Amino acid sequence: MKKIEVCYSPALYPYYRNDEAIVVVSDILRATTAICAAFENGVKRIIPVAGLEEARAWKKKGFLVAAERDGIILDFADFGNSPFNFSPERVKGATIVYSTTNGTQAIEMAAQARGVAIGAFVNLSALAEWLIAEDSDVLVLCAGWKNRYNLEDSVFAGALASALTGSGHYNTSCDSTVAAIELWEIARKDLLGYMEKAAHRHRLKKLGLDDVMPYCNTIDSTRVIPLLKDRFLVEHRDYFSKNHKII
Ligand code: 3SL
Repeated sequence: MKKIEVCYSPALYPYYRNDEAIVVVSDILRATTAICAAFENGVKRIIPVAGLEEARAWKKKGFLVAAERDGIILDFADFGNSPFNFSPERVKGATIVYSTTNGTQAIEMAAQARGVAIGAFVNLSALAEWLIAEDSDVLVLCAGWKNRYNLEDSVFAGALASALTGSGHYNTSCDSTVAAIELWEIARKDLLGYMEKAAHRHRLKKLGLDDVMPYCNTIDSTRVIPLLKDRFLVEHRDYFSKNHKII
């Protein structure tokens, strides 16, 4: 039996850190959903960077850069953080440097773990099945908002924890995981409607960037599982799942 835990904020990460676990980083609005969209649309690899100076330096070297702070695209970047920015025409076969307000900081923070996977509602089942097959402890790291708790990442953590504990291969003695599962049980009845309560949903609305809400709250639109290998995010795609047969 493996264990699953949920860390609700990067600020709490030192208290949950378990380098033997696979860390699933979640930033539903919008970074981890956008990363899944990029791989679904054929990106070759993504270089996540926490700092803007580093992102600028990659840009000077000629790389394609996606970067935002507080939702707003930075002046030196080629595009921002909407999953719709990562269209096949733009990303197919490309290497993209990526820096976001919270998501890429969380990825960098987890880099010493045994494995780092990118989680979102869009790849929920594929990710859960892959984790079960990996037979490893799991720590869900919610990117949150500037170290504060957020609803959308916590609901996702509950959905993943529910899938893993429901499989019979995982258990938990972690109160934050129990709370996340209970939150998921409330939210799952109308996920998109529930997300009206999320503060970041309203930040995005003020900026006119909330067209992503249905996309980010769609479950299982892709089988891609982005994984951190050395310093690159690359794609693992579960072609052979019982739920997704390739004929
Ligand atoms: O926090 C992040 O990393 C971003 O996803 C925030 S935003 O959706 O681009 O505002």
